[in-house]
This record gives sequence, C-alpha cells and structure tokens, in this order.
Amino acid sequence: MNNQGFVSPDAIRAFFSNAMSEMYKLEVPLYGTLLDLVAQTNEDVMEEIPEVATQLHWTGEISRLSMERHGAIRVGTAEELSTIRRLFAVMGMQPVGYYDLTPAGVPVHSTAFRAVHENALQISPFRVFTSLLRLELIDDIALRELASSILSQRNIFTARALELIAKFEAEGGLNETDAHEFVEQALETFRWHTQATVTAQVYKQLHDQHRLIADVVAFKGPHINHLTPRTLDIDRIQAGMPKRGIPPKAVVEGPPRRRCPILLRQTSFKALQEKVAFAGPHDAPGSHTARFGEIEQRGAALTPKGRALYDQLLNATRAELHEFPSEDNAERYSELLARHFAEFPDSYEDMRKQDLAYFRYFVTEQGVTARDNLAQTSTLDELIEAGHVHFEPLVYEDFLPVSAAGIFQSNLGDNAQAHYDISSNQSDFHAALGAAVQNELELYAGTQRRSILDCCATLNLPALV
Ligand code: OOG
Ligand code: NI
Repeated sequence: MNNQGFVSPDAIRAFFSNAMSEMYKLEVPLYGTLLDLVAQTNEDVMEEIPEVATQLHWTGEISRLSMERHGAIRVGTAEELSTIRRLFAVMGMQPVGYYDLTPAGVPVHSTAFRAVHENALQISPFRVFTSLLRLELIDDIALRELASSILSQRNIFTARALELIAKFEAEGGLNETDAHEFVEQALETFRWHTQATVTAQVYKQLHDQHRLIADVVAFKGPHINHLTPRTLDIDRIQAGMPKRGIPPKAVVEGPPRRRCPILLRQTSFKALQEKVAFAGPHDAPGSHTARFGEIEQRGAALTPKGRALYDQLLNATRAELHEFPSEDNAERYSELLARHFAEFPDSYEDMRKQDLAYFRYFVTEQGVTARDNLAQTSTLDELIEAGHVHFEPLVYEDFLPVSAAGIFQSNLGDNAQAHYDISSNQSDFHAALGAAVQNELELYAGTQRRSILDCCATLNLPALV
C-alpha cells in the first residue's frame, strides 16, 4: 500500500489472478488436475536438473513460477474492448503487441494485457490474451447486422465494476476495501454462463458462419476460455496428460525442444462439450464447446534478428509439411521442426554473441569484491569473461500468432478453417481499443538496458549502454 492508502495495481493483479484461478478450478475441474500435474513436473525438473533451479533463482522467476498463468477472452465490440482496457489498467495491465489471426482463418485480431516492467512482472506475471471479433468479416450482411444488434444490447460489466474503474481513474488508485470489491465485480465479467442469450435457431446461424462467432455473440459475456500454467518441461506434460485422463492436442506449438528454450511452446487439452440452455421458450437444451486447458513453457525473448530467424525456420518447416499439423502428421512435423531448427544456435553464449536474444545481467559476488579495482574502460564482454558479471536470458512474456492460431483451431475443430481476404488492420484495432498497443521488443530492450545500467552502478563503472 502507498501513502495515499491505495493498494498497488500489482497486488490487485496478483489477487485477481488467484481469484480467477480458483473460479476456473471450480468451473473446469480438469484444469485443477492439470495444475497438479504441472506442479509435480516442475518439482521433478528442478530436482533432476539443478541448473534449471539455479537459473530461476538468478532471475527471481522461482517465486513467480507457481503463480504464473495466462488466460484468454474474446470480446465483440470496440466499446467492450476499450472498457476491458480500462478494467485491466486498474490491475497494472497494459495492451502489448498486435496479433492478426485472419491469415489462419480466425476472424479476430488481438493483444495481450500484461504488466510491462520487470519488477511488476515479478509480483504477478498474469496476462490475458484478448481478441476482438471482426464482424466486418462476416460475409452474410443480414447475419452481420443481427450479430451486431445482439452485441449492442449486452453489457458485460457490472455497474459497480464500472464505478470502481471510474473511481480508480479519477483518484489514481483504490483503497483496500474497494480493491477487494473490484476483484469480485471484475470476476463477474469472465464467468461462464450456461444460459445463451439467443434462441437455438440464432445460435445455429451464428455457429454455421463460424464457431467463434457463436461463442462471442450468443452469451452474456466474454467467459474466460482457458487458463494456462507454466511448466518447465512441456514434453513431459504432453506425455503425462493421457495418463491423467486429459486428451492433449496433436502437436506442441512453437519451437522444438532445445537445451536453451526460446519464446514459447504450448499445448492444450481439447475443449469441453458443455450443456447450454437457449432463450427460445420451446428450445431444447444444446451444447457448446469453448473452454479448454492449456500449458506453456516459456523461454528466452528474441531480438528482432532472433525472431526473424525463428519465423524463417518455422515457415520452412510448415512449407515442407504442406498441410496443417495434425494427429496424422504429428511425428513428421516434429522431425521437420527439429531438423530446421538445428540452425538456431542452442547455447545462451552463442545467442548472446549473435544478438539473437535479450538477457539480464547481474553482478556476481566476485564482481562486488573487485569493484574498486576495475578498469574504467571495461566492456561488458570483458566483465563477463572475468566472472564479474553473469547473464541469464530474459523470459518471453508474450504470444506467437501462428501458435495462437493453432490453439484456436484445436478447440474450434479443424473444419472451422475459413479464408479471409482482408487482413491485418492495426489502426482499426487501436481505434477500437482507444489506445495504441506497446511494442514488446522495446519493453525487452528496456529491461536489458536497465540491468546493464544497474551492473555499471554497482561496479562504479561508466554507463555501458
Ligand atoms: C486464444 C488463443 C490464443 C495462446 O495462448 O496463444 C492463446 C483464444 O482461443 O481465445 O491463448
Ligand atoms: Ni493461451
């Protein structure tokens, strides 16, 4: 709490993330099973490979590991998106990155709301992948208008949540009582509703256009559709899921298994078929599939150069596969992926020398002892070589569009593939959001720069960046 009696947005986020996880555990018990499997696996990995635990201690990630999770929602209108932005701002979460999913046949564009500073991420790394439905991509004009009029009638926020957001904006913070109430009220927006707001016939029309459209338009609010814990070994989880009665998707998205993990690897369990009631007085109950579970393994954030290499190798893999990865070609896909990615250096030392990833730098004990005897002209490389400075990769905090599309597809069913002529429109997205998204690369570069400056200050050296 600060001196005005405000709870810090980071604390509100940590509290909200926890409340969300508790709610989802009750709503989707399989998510609880997954959390157990992930916790057990993380413990095993740290015991078997002590360097992993050491690395997590250096970066402080050890303390955020069990809190680590992301969720995803899909909203229907610009107004919903901009109010969601204001809601997340109360918790210190800002829109970072722009993801266009239309090339993959999913009619949305998205951003991730997350904390942006390393100290805030350390308190709670909780992020929410947030997609805006692009109604302009519905080709049937009557259906587009119907969807738009249904959306215009709903209000996805409680009156009290809106009041507390306004209070936060006007006063610059929330006190403890308000913060607790805010979390309770905000949670309502993300809750699952078994009652659709439309008739069975309208649901079917929306669903026939695209399953995702029914998911966004036919319900009272943007239910959280998955929550994702972070694992230290996703292949073990993928292999361990069936034994616990969790059916995994066919392939792990992202880069292949490596000694030095990069970016993000993800897998999920398939969406549940859930009973829903429709609004027509004579409608029989039906079912809807939307909610699923996901697991991620995070690795080093890549520089523009590293990211270009990643994209190039992933594209080459996919081009050689000729089709979307599926159960039938899963083995061949993973072989191709490993073969192409052999070109990506697999040591942090090489990745650093070749400027492929971002790093954080720390002064070692030896560095502290030597600090009054260092040459003022020392370079970073010299300090590292002499053992005065240690480096660890900066964890990737964002998402990957190709992977996100794979996650969408796995729970929408492969038949949901659609083709859109219109693609990326970041300025439309900004207009709907009421703000510009932040550039994730600048955030990583900022963290890296701050860590170098900290080292210089500790070592009484002139700034090296
Ligand atoms: C979001 C899918 C993307 C991820 O982790 O890449 C995602 C959705 O299905 O709404 O969550
Ligand atoms: Ni996800």
